[in-house]
Amino acid sequence: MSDTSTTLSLDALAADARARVAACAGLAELEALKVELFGKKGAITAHLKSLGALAPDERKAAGARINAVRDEIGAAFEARKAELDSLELERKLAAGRIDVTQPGRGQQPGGLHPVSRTRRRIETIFRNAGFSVEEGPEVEDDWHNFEALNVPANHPARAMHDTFYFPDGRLLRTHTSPVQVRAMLREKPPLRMIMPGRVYRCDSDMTHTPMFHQVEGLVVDDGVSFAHLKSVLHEFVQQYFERDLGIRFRPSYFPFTEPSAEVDIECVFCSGAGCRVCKQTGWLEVAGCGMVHPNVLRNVGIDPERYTGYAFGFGLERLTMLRYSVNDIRLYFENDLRFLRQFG
Ligand code: 2NL
Repeated sequence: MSDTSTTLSLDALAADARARVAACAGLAELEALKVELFGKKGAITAHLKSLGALAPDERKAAGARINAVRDEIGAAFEARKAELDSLELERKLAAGRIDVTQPGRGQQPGGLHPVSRTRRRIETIFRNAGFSVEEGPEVEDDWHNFEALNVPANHPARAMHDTFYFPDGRLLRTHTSPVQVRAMLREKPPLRMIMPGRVYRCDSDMTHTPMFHQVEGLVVDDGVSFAHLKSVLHEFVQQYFERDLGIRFRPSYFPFTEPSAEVDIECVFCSGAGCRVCKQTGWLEVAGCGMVHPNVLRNVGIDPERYTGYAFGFGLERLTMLRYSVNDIRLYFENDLRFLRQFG
């Protein structure tokens, strides 16, 4: 049955198989070669089948030789497979390799918004002077925001164009004063407190945003005077700007204080010499203040014959702008990182 013209001699077959196994570059190629040699129609299988045609006395020796070649080539397959397996593993490991010695991407440190920095600075200055820091609701009712503060029903500040109203008549507080009203209803004198927080007014241009931050202060006690008010504000300005800046009071009007005053500081840009920012006056307006109106004290159950008080209010954005020389309030609310990163 053996067809010696198409079947290589066993020695030649063994040599050829050894060379081809060694030359296999991949597992698929090795598998195909295995079929070619050991499969049903494989060359080694053909040799085994040819044994049947031999005389019985030749068959034993020939069979032993074929088996030896089959075992040897089989072992060569296993060895090559182990090599290719380990090469494949190396390749996979190399592809998924992480260099743990590479430096990390680093962290972008966060920072406080400039208005928050100013708020904290102001809180620290007043806490050191014995004031407490109070907070209250941003959604208020008419009584706490206006009525208790002696703002009459026909006052321009109550018109729709200034105040954000809810359909049920409640409103977004237009100042932090209602926090003070609530504090005075809750506690009896002596009172010394500041109220920082968000306030809302229907107003938007170069110098106004519909939401801004205010800090108001209130002191109510025996014998509290206008002179106390002026000295506290002067001391505050020294500490806030870390400079010896003068202040002055100009007569003004607020429904909730009498007398009332606007507070100017010496211009932080020209130190009073006169410049574009202070419009050549040498002064910048930073706050409003006054003695708490007797009607306000009465409205919260404090006897105006026994106690007096002063109050003041300033805008946090404005104080921040003066400290950092920012000229457009809207920059504080755009959240452009290039702007915010400048406040280290
Ligand atoms: C301003 C003016 C001011 C007050 C706020 C106040 C609060 C109570 C009683 C009396 Cl409970 N007054 N606050 C007084 C005067 C001025 O703010 O121009 N702020 C930016």
